[in-house]
Amino acid sequence: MIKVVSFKICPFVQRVTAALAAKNIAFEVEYISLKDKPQWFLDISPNGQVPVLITEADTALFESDAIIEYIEDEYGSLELDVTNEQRALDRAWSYLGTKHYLAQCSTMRSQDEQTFVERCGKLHKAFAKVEKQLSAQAKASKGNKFFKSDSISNVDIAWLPLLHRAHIVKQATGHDLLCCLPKVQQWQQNLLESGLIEQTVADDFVEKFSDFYLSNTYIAENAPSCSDSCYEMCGEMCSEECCSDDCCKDDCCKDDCCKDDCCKDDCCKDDCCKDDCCKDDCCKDDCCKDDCCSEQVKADCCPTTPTSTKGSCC
Ligand SMILES: N[C@@H](CCC(=O)N[C@@H](CS)C(=O)NCC(=O)O)C(=O)O
Repeated sequence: MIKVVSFKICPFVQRVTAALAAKNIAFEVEYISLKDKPQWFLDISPNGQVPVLITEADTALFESDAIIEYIEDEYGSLELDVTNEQRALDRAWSYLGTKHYLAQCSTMRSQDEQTFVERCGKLHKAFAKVEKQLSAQAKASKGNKFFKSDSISNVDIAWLPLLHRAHIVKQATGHDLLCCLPKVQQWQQNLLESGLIEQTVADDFVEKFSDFYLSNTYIAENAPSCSDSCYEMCGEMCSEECCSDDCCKDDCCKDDCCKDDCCKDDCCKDDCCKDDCCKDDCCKDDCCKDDCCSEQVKADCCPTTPTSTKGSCC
């Protein structure tokens, strides 16, 4: 039987076990300590890293990308009739996921707010690219359960470790690494409900994962707040869901996100202050606009500067 040499919380291993499980290929797992690698492992692993997949013919394969391709070549594709172009696109989307495995690990291991927010922002950008793709796909068709269709594909397998881990983090700490990304959240939910994830990790995965990432780290010690995680991460991506409650901030309040209850405090901006959003305390500074200001507000807002630069409002 195929054997996967593993370290319990390694995302690269999880991608391989997910590929095997999705194809119903039986495999056994041997766990090793990475702090104290056994000699037999060093003898068969040129890069000294997991995963290593030992084939039925006893060949030790290494590097997860190569292992994934081997599984595809040896046991067939998850999907039928994929064109070469489509396969290239699928690999590209998969690569976009796998190259963020270590970024997610280091985000979760961050020790202070600044480091966490910085790393989180980078990770969030990767998720935001997927959000855009999923939104475009949803507009073009009816929307799928998984990345490409209602069936699991290699792209889902590549992103599975990231989405699984984001779920555990949210459950344990409240920090949502997928905040403001409703399509990615739905994708995550569908993968969680698919039953595949449980087959990719050991029974004590959550415990081991939490011991390493969710204790003595910034994310574990600090409750989430819009200002230090969601808002910072949302950046340009700020969406309706984000721009609400206590998350509403100056540069968040823009585009179609501008809402009545958003237009307050320091959030009041020119292009925000419009329609039914116009409020007394909103009409100030450069926000004073003709179509914004009611007669009363105009009078209060610009009483003494008839030639001010505030435009026809004043
Ligand atoms: N490029 C490798 C990366 C695998 C990797 O980083 N594995 C980590 C565990 S998640 C590892 O074995 N680290 C031990 C080391 O580098 O000494 C792959 O895709 O297989």
